[in-house]
Amino acid sequence: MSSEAFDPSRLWFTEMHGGHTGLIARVDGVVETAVSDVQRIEVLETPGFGKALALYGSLMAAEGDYDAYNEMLAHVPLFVHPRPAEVLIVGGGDCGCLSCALEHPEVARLTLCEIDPEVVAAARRHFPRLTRGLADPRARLTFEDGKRFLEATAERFDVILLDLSDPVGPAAELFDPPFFATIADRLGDDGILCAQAQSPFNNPAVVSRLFADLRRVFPVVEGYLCHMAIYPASIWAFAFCSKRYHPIRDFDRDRYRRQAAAMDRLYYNDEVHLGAFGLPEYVRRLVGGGAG
Ligand code: SPD
Repeated sequence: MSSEAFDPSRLWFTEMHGGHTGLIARVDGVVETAVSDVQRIEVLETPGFGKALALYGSLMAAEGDYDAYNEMLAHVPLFVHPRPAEVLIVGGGDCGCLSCALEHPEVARLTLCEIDPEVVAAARRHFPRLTRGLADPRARLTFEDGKRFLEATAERFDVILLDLSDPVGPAAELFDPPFFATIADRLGDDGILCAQAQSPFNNPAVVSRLFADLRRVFPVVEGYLCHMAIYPASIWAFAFCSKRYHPIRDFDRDRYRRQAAAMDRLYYNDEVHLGAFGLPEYVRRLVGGGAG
C-alpha cells in the first residue's frame, strides 16, 4: 500500500476514532443526507465499501462490508437458546440484525424498538439486503426510546439484542447498569442478552467497564469478536449474557447444520461461532471470564 493512492482533490469521508486515528473512505457520491430529530443521517456511495450508512458522522453499515456484525449479534444467541420465540432488538434501525434474526424459524415474533424512524426509512430506501426482513409478518416495529419501552412493557423476551450506536447522545444511558438490570427483569428465566460491546482496541476502558457491569447482573457473561472493516480498528466485541445457557456448551450445532444452507450468510458459520469466543490475551483481560 503506498501513499500515492490518496488523492486530496477527491471527496473523502473521514471518521476520527478517539482523536489520533481514524478511517477514510473515498466517496463517489452523496446519495442522501438528512438531519432527523435524533441525528445526522448520510448515505454515501463509496468504491471501497459500497453504499454506506453513517449516523452522526460514524459508519454503521455498508453493503460492501460482510455482514459480520449483524450475523454475529443475531445468530450466536439464537443458535444457543433452545426456543427463541420472543426476540427484542433495541436500536438496529438499519434492520440488518432484524433480517438475520428472522432467518430463524423458531422466532415467533421480532420486536424492533428504534428511537429514530428516519433511520429505518433511509434503510428501506437504500439497503434492500439489510431490510429484507421487514416484509416478514413476524416483524413488529416500535419507534421509541428503548429504555422507556423496556421499563414500561409487561412482555417477557427469550432473547434481547442491543444493536446500539456508540455510547454517546441518547444511546449513552443504554450502556448503564440500571438498564442491564431492567433487561434482566424482562428476560425469561433462561433468557439471553447479546450486546454490541465496542472496539477493544479503540475503547478498552469502555469494554472493560461494560463487562464488569454486566457481570454484576448476569451469571454467564462471555465476550466474542468479529472483524468489521468499517468499524474502529476493524475489530468489534460483543457481550453474550445469560441466566442459564453457555454460548459454547449450549450451541445447537445440529440445528445449525439443518438450517444453515437456507440462510443468507456471508460471515457466520459453526466454526466462526465457536472460534469467536477464543480471545486474544489483551481482550481476555478486558472482558474477564473464560469461554471454555
Ligand atoms: N462506530 C460504529 C459503532 C457501530 C455499533 N453499532 C452499529 C449498529 C448498526 N446497526
